[in-house]
Amino acid sequence: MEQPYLPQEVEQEAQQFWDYHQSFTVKENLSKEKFFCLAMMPYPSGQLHMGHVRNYTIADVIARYNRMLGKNVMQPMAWDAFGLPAENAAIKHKSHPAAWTYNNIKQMRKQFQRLGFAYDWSREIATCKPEYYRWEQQLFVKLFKKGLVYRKLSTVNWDPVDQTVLANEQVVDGKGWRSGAVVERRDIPQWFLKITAYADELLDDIKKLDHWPEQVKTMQSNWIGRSEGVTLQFPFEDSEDILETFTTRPDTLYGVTYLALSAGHPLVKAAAKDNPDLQAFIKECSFIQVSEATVATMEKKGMDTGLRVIHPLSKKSLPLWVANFVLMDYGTGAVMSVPAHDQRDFEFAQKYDLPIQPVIKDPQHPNWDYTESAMTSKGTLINSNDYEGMDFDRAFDAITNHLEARQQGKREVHFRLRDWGVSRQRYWGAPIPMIHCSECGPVPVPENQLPVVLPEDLPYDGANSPLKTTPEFYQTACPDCGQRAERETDTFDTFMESAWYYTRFACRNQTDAMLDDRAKYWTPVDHYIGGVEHAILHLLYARFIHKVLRDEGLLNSDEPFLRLLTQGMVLKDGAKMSKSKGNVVDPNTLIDQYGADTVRLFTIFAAPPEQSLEWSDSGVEGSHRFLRRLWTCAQENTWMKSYSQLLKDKQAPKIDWASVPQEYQKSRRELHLILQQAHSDYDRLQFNTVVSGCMKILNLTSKLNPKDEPCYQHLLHEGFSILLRLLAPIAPHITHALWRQFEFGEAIIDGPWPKTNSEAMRTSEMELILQVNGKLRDKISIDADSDNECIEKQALAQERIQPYIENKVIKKVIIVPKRLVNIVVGDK
Ligand code: ANZ
Ligand code: ZN
Repeated sequence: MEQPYLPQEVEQEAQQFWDYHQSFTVKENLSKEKFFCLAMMPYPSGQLHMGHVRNYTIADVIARYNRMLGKNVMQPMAWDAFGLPAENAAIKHKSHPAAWTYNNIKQMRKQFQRLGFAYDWSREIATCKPEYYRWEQQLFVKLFKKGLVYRKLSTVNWDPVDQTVLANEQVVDGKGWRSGAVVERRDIPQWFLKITAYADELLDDIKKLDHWPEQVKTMQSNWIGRSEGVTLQFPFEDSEDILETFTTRPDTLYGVTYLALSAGHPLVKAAAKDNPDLQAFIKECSFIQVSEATVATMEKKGMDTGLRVIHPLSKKSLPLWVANFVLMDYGTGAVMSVPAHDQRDFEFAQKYDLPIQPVIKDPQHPNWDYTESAMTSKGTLINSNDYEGMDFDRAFDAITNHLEARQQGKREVHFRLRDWGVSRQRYWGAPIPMIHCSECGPVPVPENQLPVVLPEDLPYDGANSPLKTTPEFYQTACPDCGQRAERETDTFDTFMESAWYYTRFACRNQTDAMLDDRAKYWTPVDHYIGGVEHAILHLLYARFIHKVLRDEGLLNSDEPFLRLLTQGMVLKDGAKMSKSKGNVVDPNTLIDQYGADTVRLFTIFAAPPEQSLEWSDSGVEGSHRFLRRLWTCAQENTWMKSYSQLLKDKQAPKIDWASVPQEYQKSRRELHLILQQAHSDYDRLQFNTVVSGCMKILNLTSKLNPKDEPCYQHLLHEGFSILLRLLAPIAPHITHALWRQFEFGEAIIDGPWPKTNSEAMRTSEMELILQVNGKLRDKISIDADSDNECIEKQALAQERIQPYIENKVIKKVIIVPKRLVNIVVGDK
């Protein structure tokens, strides 16, 4: 009797099996190679979308595959549970961030379980729990004591109506999202982590990341932005003061036609004292949030300060401007402008009619017209006095040495990377464990008083953080002098939680310390999977904290993630699936309709992991049909179960493969070639072609003919046992069920991974002698089944006979079957 394919039953049964056997609960095991597989933890928004399904399926395939290879695989799950969306949702649904978050976690956990992900749930982490963030607080205190934490004024978005700080996302067109009031900028004291102390190492170690996408490495190194340059001094014309500028192009010094200051530069503030126009301009600049990306494209604006400085070499007098494209917190906040060779300087000079002086010649750009555009490439110096004719390197050294000798210049390395501001003026986050005492200043909360627990039940209306208005929270005593003091009411940036969570999985149940030796066993993460939107900050912060934890003696590696996979997007009709576009496909409905295996199979089959996946309803149908065919084909061959028994008892008939009909030899060869290919596809992360391989095997086995040969059973059985294992990481439930039903072995999750049989793969090749006009010139090896046309083609293509047939007419080709090929040529 045939059993129909009922995915819901099959999947529930498999999940119960794993659950009952605690299949994915792992321990340290020194006899096996460990493999830590992790997908970036999700934000518990409550709603699983196809992007999640894809991301976590890819990770699960990697985890399950490595387990079948015999490794000790840990794959855990965590929830990035703090953050702004919970606050917003709480207001919207008139609930509480904590209630909303915990409820969402419950929902999403259920959905993940339905998808059959091989997680060790005993290690589950929710970052909003004090048992988790207490260690983060402890680390912060340690770093404070080490001098890696400091406090400084920093600008925030201030809503003057709600009297609250806004996150960048809460500023819409320069206005507060709730009040609609024009947002002001305010400087308030905030906590910083000294990531810049690790800038060099963070940059150097990118070299070690052999298995990261090049693109991500480039983004990391641009973000760190190491620049070797020179700080040069320009004396003021009318005073003893000196203006310092940072440049990476001292070779262009003779091309400087003006200098430009940031609006925030102290000299500008001074110059604006009796200059209302300048004051207005400064104000205008301070409202623009200048990110570096916008600097390149925004309209260049500026004003002449009226001050003048002296060129250090030519001694010419140069004007000093204020310009909106000069950043205050890079270099010295001042630039020497070379409009001929820098695009920003060029646009500015054009706009304000400042002179342009070319000083570099580049043979690559012979027709360059300096009144049209800047030529930014390096070249040979012109119009540069003593330095005429030098190339970049020589000019760099000569000019810099000259000025250094006169103490007008200094070689310096600057980083674009800024220290990490971790203070957020929000409620739903981990409290920063500091106490402000009017006598002693900021004092860390003593370690034995940690954690500083976030009260989860404070009334919350979406405006100010209730921590700031709840005396029970903020009133405390100074740990140093015992006087009344106030707790810090800011909370951590949620990137703090995600910067170290992967380490905590190793010892999730450790209550006495952040980490223990198990962290050294499990870290680094062997394969990390996530969205490219985290390619900069999250990964950089995690790399930083990893090095910090290593320096604390808690970890013994330099980098957190050995291998990184950034999965592509899920698109529908060419656009990103998103709620706002209304093109969302709900995974739950799909699982109800087709089962988890179909959903998993479709997301894997539709595209290689790193490329975007175009949604297709017919693709889902197709995946489902394949699974049904697999199931049916298996049920039509229930004898496979007794054949498994025969094999186990070594009672199966011995087969002499060399003497079975060609058809069988060919099929078996193909089977093993597919297996070999699938193995390499798994290693190359081309899972979609593994699925094609599985489909080929199914076609192959169902076409086997004739069915009365003794090797038929063997081959079909072998084909199934390979197919099921290749497919198991992708569609784990159906393969689990069939594997057990036909008693191929114990649980399929433990493999073993099938091995290719080299004998089966051997081709029946024949060797042919290759002659030209009857003389032996070469030998060729060729598939025994080849026809004459094919033999002739290959013979003529042999490299070693080319000299004999070039410029000749081929009169005929004689083929003596299984022996030789004779090419008869004559002169043209
Ligand atoms: C003269 C010059 C000539 C420059 C030239 C470039 C090309 P990187 O390489 O990214 O470090 N710069 C310096 N401080 C700045 C600031 N606070 N805001 C905006 N721009 C600033 O960039 C270094 C270059 O950026 C410096 O070299 C300076 O312009 C500019 F043909 O000096 B350069
Ligand atoms: Zn005190």
